[in-house]
Amino acid sequence: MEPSQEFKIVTLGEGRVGKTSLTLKAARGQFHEDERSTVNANFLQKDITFQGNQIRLHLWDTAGQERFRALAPNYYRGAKGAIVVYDITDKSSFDRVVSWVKELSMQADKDICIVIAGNKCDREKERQISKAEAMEYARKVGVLHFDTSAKTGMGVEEIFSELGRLVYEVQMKKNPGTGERGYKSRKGKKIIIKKEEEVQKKKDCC
Ligand SMILES: Nc1nc2c(ncn2[C@@H]2O[C@H](COP(=O)(O)OP(=O)(O)OP(=O)(O)O)[C@@H](O)[C@H]2O)c(=O)[nH]1
Ligand SMILES: [Mg+2]
Repeated sequence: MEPSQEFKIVTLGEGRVGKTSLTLKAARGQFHEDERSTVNANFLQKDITFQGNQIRLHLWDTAGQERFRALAPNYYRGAKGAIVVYDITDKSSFDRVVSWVKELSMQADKDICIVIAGNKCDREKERQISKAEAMEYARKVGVLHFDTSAKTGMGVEEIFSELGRLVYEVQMKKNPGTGERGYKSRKGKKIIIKKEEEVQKKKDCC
């Protein structure tokens, strides 16, 4: 079935927290113990169904390493959803979530939906951020928080489906019956994707 809506989603977070692993698990059902650090960004797609509508998520998985930090706005610009990821076994990665949420609130599209993933929940014994602290923060900033494990798959379908649903509802309220600006149905042009590919080409070649 052809998707009726397509939305740009971005993953953000410190290096090694599991952004690529989560998107890979969601899009292809794969997990690699030896996943390499992302360079610039990866692009994957995931389809979800909500209320009988086929929704295609265009997943831009950004690089968390500091040297790629300046590229992030190229990827969150135009995004309708963001998954901000931290590693529950690494306190500093949670501090980074706070700064990403702040940056997105100020710089990203006003109607962006943000969710937080506390990843690597299969390593519960090494947890450094209490669940209560993470949930309290998420409640305070008004976003949803999910416990995930890209390794076991725990919470992975849930976080992508829930984000897709949120984005769909926000966009349908904004543009009833049309789909959001820039990401039209498959019959229309994928304007934003084209721009992103150009941006990436530029980055790769210079
Ligand atoms: N145990 C466990 N390991 C994970 C999980 N998610 C990712 N990993 C491992 O953590 C390491 C980093 O994962 P990545 O997915 O590459 O992390 P990333 O956030 O994309 O990292 P950058 O691309 O550098 O920003 C890899 O060795 C993964 O196998 C998880 O849920 N549980
Ligand atoms: Mg990565």
